[in-house]
This record gives sequence, structure tokens and C-alpha cells, in this order.
Amino acid sequence: MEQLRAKHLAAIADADDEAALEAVRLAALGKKGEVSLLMRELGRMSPEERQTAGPALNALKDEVNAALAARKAALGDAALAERLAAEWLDVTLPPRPRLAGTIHPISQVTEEVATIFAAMGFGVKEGPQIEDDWHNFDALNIPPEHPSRTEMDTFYMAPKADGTRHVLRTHTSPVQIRGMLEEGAPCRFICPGRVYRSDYDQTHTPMFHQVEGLAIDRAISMANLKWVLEEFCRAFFEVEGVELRFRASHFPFTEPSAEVDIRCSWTGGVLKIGEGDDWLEILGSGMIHPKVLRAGGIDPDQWQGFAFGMGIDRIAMLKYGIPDLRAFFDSDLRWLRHYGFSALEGPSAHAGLTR
Ligand code: 2NL
Repeated sequence: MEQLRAKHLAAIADADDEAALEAVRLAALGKKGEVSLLMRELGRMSPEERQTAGPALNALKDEVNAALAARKAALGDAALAERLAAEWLDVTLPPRPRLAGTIHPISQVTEEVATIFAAMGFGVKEGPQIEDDWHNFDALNIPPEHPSRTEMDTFYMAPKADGTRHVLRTHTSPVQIRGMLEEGAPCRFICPGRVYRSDYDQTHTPMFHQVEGLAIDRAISMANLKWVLEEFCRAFFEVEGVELRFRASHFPFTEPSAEVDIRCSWTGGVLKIGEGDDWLEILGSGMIHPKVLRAGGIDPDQWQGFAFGMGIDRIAMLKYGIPDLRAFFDSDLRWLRHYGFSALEGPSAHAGLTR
């Protein structure tokens, strides 16, 4: 037994990979291994013999198993150390310019908007681009006969077996409904994403991007709305003295409603935001309609809130001087290199928005 012990422990110490170690294990403890065969002899021994040989064999088996496990761990550590020494990557190296992709202006602006609203306590929610009628229209107090529901304006999916038809969402409002149902009041979040309308000309593409936002609490008012939007415009357009103008308007989902213009100038065909005598419409907003709150599972006698919506593509064009909307979706590499952003330095509240 002492001979067997010395032989197998030496073989384990000599094994220099997992296959060699497995061969040793089989030779000692496999079905026909030497230790296993000895254990089988126990049955033929006298009870006295067995009393000493049994525990001794068990101890040998345990010792060989422990040695196998220790050697296996040591081989694993050595293999890992070798990989760590051989495989490394300097993550601080700059990308090779011809190979590096760029961040699309729409992605960049979406990140900027999320960063600014995050600093004011707003979360970000996303939802499905294919919606049912209820989330896209009914829940938003859009009546059955409203023109926006026609096939002139909305993309409908093929009808299902039960006759219902889903739509490509025409705004991100259905995500706000889902968000209200999920969170309850109070809540505060923005919903950026793709939206679809049947429209194509110089200033419209059938797919575009919108960001909507809402804040619901016991005493939220138009004053809070105005401050939040001013704060947003100051940060986004990077002008200290932003001036906004609220014009009475109408949306089915808000009451009262206001469209918001920002002061600007157009001299020599160059747009300057924050100065001048012109006004540029940048978003729609209002106090959430009681029926819409109720559709979102929120009691309008206890809570109220503001909501707003704006076009991401549009504010991206305004901020970065991009003249043609349709070029956004051409995937032209020269355009992407010109208007795209560095992949490694995204917008953040501490590093600034536009590096
Ligand atoms: C625009 C106008 C707006 C909203 C969107 C909204 C969403 C819910 C409830 C109430 Cl769930 N309102 N969204 C409100 C006012 C205007 O968008 O001109 N967008 C580009």
C-alpha cells in the first residue's frame, strides 16, 4: 500500500497537464485502477484483516483524491497566469482613425438630452415600436375619428385573426403611458426613440426620433414646466441667457397646452440661438389631461403633471448646423465622418456635453 501511495503521488506531481492528470486518476481510482482493485479485495479478507486494511485504503483513496484536486488547481492557476501574461490589451490606445466608426448625431443628441434630464432627476424609459391602438391613441385621449388615425398618416400592421391592427407608434407617448402604469405617482422620466408617420418631403422622413418627458406629483404646475424647459435649453444649446416664449396651443393629451419657441437670429443664413428678434418653435407641452392620467392608472384628483415632446432630429440639426434632414438616414460614410462624434468620449455631466 505504501508503494502504491508513493507511486501515484509522484505521478500526480509529475503530471504537467489536465490529460496526464486524468490518466493518473484512472490508473489509481478508475474502475480498474490499482487502488480500486485493492478495495475490491476487502471482501475476501477476514474481519480482522479488514478492520485495519479498510480504513487504511480509504485514507489512501482520500489522499490521492486530495492530491489530484490540488494539482488540478495548481495547473489551472498556471494556465491563467500564462494567459494573463500573454494576452493583454492597452485600452488607453487611440483607435486607428480609418477603422473607427463614429457616433451618429442622433445617438449623440439622445445621450445629451438624457444626461441633462438625469441631472434634474428624470429617468429614461424605452418601449415597443409596434403598439396597439389603445396605447398609441385611446389612452392619449385621441378620439376614434381623429385624422391622425387614418392610413394617410399612420402605418398599420396587417390585421390579426381577431381583426385588431397594431400600428408603428406615431409618437413616444405610448411609452409614457406604460411608464405611468409601471411606476405610479409620483414619477419623472423621459422617453426617447424612433417614431413613424406616413410623410416624406424636405423636412419629413417616415421614421424620425422624438423625446417626450413628464413629471407627475401632487402640485406640479406650468411654472415647473417652464423652469425645466429653460434649464434644458440653457444646457443643451449652451447659451446662458435663453429666452423661451410659450404660445397657447392644442393637443388632445394636454390641457392647457403650449408650444414653445426659443429666441434666435438668422443673419447671413446662420442660425444663432439665444439672441436676435426671431423665434423658432422647438417643442410642444402642457399639463397632462385628467383622462390621460387616469389611463396611466393615476388618480387625477390626487396628482397632476406636465408633459412635453420634441423632435430629436430637429434639435440635432439646429445645434450642429446640419442642413438636410434626409442625409441623417443615408448612411453616407463621408457624411458620418463629418457630422459624427468620437466613440470614446460621449457626453457626460462632468466632462461636458459635446467633446
Ligand atoms: C410635439 C408635441 C407633445 C406630449 C407631447 C404627452 C404624453 C403623455 C401625456 C401628455 Cl403620456 N402629453 N406628450 C405633450 C405635449 C406635446 O409633443 O410637438 N412633439 C414634437
